[in-house]
This record gives sequence, C-alpha cells and structure tokens, in this order.
Amino acid sequence: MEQQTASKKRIFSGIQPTGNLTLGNYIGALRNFGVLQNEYDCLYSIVDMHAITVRQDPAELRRACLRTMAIFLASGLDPEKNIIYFQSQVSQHAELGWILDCFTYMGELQRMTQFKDKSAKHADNINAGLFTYPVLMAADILLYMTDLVPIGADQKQHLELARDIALRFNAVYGDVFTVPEGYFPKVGARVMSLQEPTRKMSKSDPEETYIAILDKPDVIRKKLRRAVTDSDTHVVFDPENKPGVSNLMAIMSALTGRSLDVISAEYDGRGYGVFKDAVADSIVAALEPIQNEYDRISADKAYLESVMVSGRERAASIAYRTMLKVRKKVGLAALKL
Ligand code: ATP
Ligand code: LTN
Repeated sequence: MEQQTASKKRIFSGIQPTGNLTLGNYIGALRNFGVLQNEYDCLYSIVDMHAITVRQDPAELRRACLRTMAIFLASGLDPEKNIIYFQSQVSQHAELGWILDCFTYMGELQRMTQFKDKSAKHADNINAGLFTYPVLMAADILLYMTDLVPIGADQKQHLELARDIALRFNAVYGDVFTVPEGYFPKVGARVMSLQEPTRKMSKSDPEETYIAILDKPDVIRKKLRRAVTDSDTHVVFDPENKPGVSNLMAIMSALTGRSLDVISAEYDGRGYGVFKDAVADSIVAALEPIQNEYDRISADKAYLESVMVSGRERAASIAYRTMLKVRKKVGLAALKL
C-alpha cells in the first residue's frame, strides 16, 4: 500500500488534457512539478473529468490524455518518484466531489472568474459541471491530504475555494483534511496571449495566440515575430502600458533566470526584431530537450500503459483511505469489501 513518507509533505497538481499544452502551462505549472520531486511526495493528474466540462471529441480526448502523460514524462517527471495518473480512473474523485458539493455555496461558485469566462466562451453549453468544476478540483486536492499545489496565477481563486471548503468541513467534523497552500512561480505565473497580451495564454484559444510545448523551432520563431507589441522601441517592463513587451520579457526571464533589469539593459533600443528573436531562442532552448524526449517516450505505448496502471493503483490506495475516513465522518454506510 502507498505510504506517505513521514518527513515528506505532499504535492498535488492537475492539467486538463485539452488541446496542446502551452508555454503558459509549462512556465506556470509543469516546470515546477519536476523541481519538487525530490523533496515532496507528488501526485500529478491528467484531469480528464475536468476536460469534459467542455464538449470533447472522444478519440481526440483519448489521444490528448496520452500526449499529456508523455509530456509530463518528457519534462523530467520520474514515474517512480511521482504518481502520474488519469483522474477518471480513480473513482474517489467523483465520490468526494459530490460530498464536497454539499459543502459549497452557490454564491461561492457564482463568483468564480473561470466559470464566467468559460460560460461566455461556451454560451451554448453552460452545464452544471462547468459550474461545479472548482469543487471537483477541491476534491482532487483534498483527497490526497495535499500540502502544496503548484499552479499558475489563474487558479488562485480555485485554490482559495478549496481551502475554504477544507476549513468548513474540518470545522464540522474535526481535523479531516489538510488545508493546502498554493505554489506559484516568481516570474511567469501568468503568461499572456501573444496576440492579445492582456489575456492569459490558453490552449483552447486560436493557434497563433500561444506557443505549444511541442511547437518546432521555425513555428516558434514565426509566432514570436508576429507577437503583438507596441509602437515605441523600448524593452522595459511595464505590464500596464506595454503588455506585449512585458510578457515577452517575463517569458525570457522565467526561462533563462535572468532578471527583467538585465534583459532590459541588454535589448532596450536595439529594435523589437532583435529582442523577439532572442526570446524565441530562449524558448527553443528550453523546449527542444523536452520535444526530443517526447518523441522517444510517445513511441513507447507499452511504457505509457505501465505508467498509467501503476499510477492509478498507487493513487487509488491513498484515495481509498481518505474516503473511508470521510464516509465515516459524514455518516455514510461503511464500505464492506
Ligand atoms: P484551457 O484553455 O483548456 O482552459 P489552460 O491552458 O488554462 O486550459 P489548464 O489545464 O486549465 O490549462 O491549466 C494547467 C495549469 O497550467 C494550471 O496550473 C494553470 O494555472 C497553468 N496555466 C494555464 N495557463 C497559464 C498561463 N497562461 N500562465 C501561467 N500558468 C498557466
Ligand atoms: N483547474 C485546473 C486544473 C486542475 C487542477 C486540479 C490544478 C484540476 N484539478 C488540482 C491543481 C490541482 C485548471 O483549470 N488549470
């Protein structure tokens, strides 16, 4: 049975298998996953149940699930050290999701900005799952007694809700859930769209607005050259007045570890063309090793299958124990195997 190492804290995060993972997903979340794998017990889930809050083509969803798992592995996550699995294969997510629905207020969910954005984007399908999406996310996190959640800034509001739900449940039943904290990157917590730099880069937006983790160097360079900037020539960090340039600076800083001041000093006054090419180079350098690994791993279907099976078993054994406790606390019939 999966045991949490006494001294290690636990991490959980999830990514939806919708479309192509972007540079935003990488800088905001994925890149931090591997950094923490030695100090924490980590679970990383491909949250396919969240993905179906928006209508998906079944064959493409299945492919996107495997693609996402291969990207997790290609970005350096060791499947021995980390539990990597598909959310829908551990049924306790749905079970706890329902229970937590009964501890969440309509008003709280109505305030969620992601719900408002997605409802506007999918006005023909504002389903109840889209509304209760953050409760399923809270269930994902609380099911594993998570201490830390590496996410981008767009998920902060959802994490706050997960904390509120945990505190509310604990206030009624005693200390059942660990109350999780967010873990955000210092630069690049919100990578913006290349075409509309006041909106976040999103994998469900049109192709030219994002860099995909799997984009080839020539595509990356082309997208960068077309990225929206402004009409002066200064490379200075000023997100309010120069959102496009500031976004590119933040991307470069996040990927190279150089400060915004150093980047400004090097590129200010040399023209946006030179700067954009340099940003493209930093992206290519960061993504190329992942892409090479991806090509190797994604060809090995048997390996992906074995990671999927062992991830599911390990996650399920933790989830099962949490649900025994939760069911008992709430007064649901005991599970007899
Ligand atoms: P979708 O467009 O399908 O809603 P998404 O691109 O927002 O998807 P998710 O699967 O919802 O991606 O997010 C996975 C992780 O990536 C989350 O932790 C999220 O905060 C992070 N993330 C997503 N977009 C960005 C971004 N533009 N900048 C930084 N982090 C991001
Ligand atoms: N809601 C997140 C994806 C997600 C997640 C999670 C992230 C689902 N469950 C649990 C962290 C922890 C998103 O839309 N980006």
